[in-house]
Amino acid sequence: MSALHVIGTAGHVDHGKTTLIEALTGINPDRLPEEKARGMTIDLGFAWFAGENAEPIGVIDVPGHERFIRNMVAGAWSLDCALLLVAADDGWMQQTQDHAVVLASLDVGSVIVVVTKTDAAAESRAEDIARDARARCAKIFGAEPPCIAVSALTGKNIGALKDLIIRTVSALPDRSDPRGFPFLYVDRVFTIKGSGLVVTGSLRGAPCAENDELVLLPQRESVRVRGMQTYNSSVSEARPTSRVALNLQKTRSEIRRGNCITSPLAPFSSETELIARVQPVEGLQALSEIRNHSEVEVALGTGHVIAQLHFMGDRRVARIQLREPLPALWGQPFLVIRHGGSEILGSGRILWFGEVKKEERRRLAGLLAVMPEKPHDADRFLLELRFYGLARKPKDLSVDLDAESPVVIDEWMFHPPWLEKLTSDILAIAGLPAGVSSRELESKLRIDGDALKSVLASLVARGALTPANNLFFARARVEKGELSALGRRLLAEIERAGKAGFESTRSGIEGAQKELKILIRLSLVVPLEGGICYARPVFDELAARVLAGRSKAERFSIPEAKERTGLSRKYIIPLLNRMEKDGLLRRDGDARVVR
Ligand SMILES: Nc1nc2c(ncn2[C@@H]2O[C@H](COP(=O)(O)OP(=O)(O)OP(=O)(O)O)[C@@H](O)[C@H]2O)c(=O)[nH]1
Ligand SMILES: [Mg+2]
Repeated sequence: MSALHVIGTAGHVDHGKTTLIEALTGINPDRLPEEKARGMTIDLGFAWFAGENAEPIGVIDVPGHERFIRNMVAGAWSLDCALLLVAADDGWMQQTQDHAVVLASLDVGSVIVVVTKTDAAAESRAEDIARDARARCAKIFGAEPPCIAVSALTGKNIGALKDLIIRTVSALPDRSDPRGFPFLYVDRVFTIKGSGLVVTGSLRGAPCAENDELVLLPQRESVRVRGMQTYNSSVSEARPTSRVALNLQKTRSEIRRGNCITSPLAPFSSETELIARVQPVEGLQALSEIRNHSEVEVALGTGHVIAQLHFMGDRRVARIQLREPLPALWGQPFLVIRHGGSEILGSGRILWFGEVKKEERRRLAGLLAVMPEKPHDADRFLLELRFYGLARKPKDLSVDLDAESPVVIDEWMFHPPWLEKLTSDILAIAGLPAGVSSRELESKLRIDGDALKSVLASLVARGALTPANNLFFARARVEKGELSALGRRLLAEIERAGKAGFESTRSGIEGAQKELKILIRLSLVVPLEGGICYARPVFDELAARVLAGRSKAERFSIPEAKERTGLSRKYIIPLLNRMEKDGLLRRDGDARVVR
């Protein structure tokens, strides 16, 4: 089934938006008594008309007065197409500019310029204004929009406008995703006697059906759709994008404009801290005037929240601390409005949810600054891969990974330098005589348990780790037969040296250093200071003797250790230092303490 559409108005105060909608649809969208009395739109209004195949096209009317800019933004988030009105007697004005910028910032790419009130101006003036409006739109939207001259008063071209709207929305790419999730930002909340609470909004994403179990954000409360209407008819299912009224079992105080209703599985976040790209908007340079750490308002979906803006790096990205959580999707655009004022300061796009440690912020800001202007899920995947070093393999691999060439292990992808460091850390820890459990590794290395499991399994498969009794040992059980002849000879000499140790510098065997390195890496030989080497079993036995019967935190002296091992001072100090390095002991003055 093809998608439905919702369009909306935009434009300067009194340029004829509400009147045009009434001429198009027969519905006067001004519903508040104050609006009717003052002849001025204050809040969002709604109407609809039958489009192609009698399918309804929803219409959202917005206020033009600058004081109500937040309401205008609340109407713009869901639009498939916007009618940007310019009165033929007035021309392009401040709010025409502001509204155009809002539409472009919120990714409403489809715009029709409607020059209206043509009955009130000379034809040549209307033509000049149309040309000017198209040129300005080309700058703001990147392409010249279609344009039509109408009069709501005389009815001139109203039918042609309707046709143009129908043609335009029919040609739009389908934004809905039947396998995706439904979502709407609440724009009205009211109660109806007998039915209870009703919320309205523009449904996007996927269809929504009666009895669907949804979630209300940011409250994270589950809600069930008891009944549903679209365009004044009760329906059991609604398709995106359409205006819907949902009957919910809630009270009025529990839900308000700005809340989001979606599937519990939808990837919405409701954070109070995020990082976003922020940029000045066309024709306004206000963002550059914002003092760092100052308060602004963030308008997103149908909501707006006071926020503190902390610029990062070269000011292309900012950390934003919101006074209240805002339900949002990654990559979602928003507007920055002057706190308590009506001036649009800039636009933004969410690139990161949640807090980031202070010492990590600079690195993250660098990665975020180079994200594409309109990032996709694939860009998010790459970002996480670069920042965390690992990321869960995406379901569909439409990501261009050539530049990263990540290492794939099971369900995970790893950034190669990061995996290398992780592997050497794991082998170092698992190289201790006591081995290590995966739980210990997980907390020491602060890595996702599932990803760690995959890495450990691959190390075991490669023979770098040996599992035993729920522990991992980096003592490679290398068959001695796999060593080179020289390696075997060297190992035999070291084993023969026993407690006396083998002094690598004095071996006199050519090529011994390289072989020794391999023996050490295979954990067959333990190097001590001063070039002394012990065969692993000898070292383990000496270490065991030092520790035998001692409990944690117990102190002992060097002479005691000497006596237990029978080692001279030349050997005992390097042995104890090695044990200290391996985390078995710590030093306390002349004494040693069991860890
Ligand atoms: N002559 C003439 N007047 C019009 C036309 N369309 C609207 N008007 C008049 O212009 C005034 C403002 O019209 P509205 O439709 O309320 O304008 P608006 O853009 O909705 O205003 P806000 O919602 O306050 O921003 C009203 O007095 C209308 O009667 C038109 O095509 N020709
Ligand atoms: Mg109006």
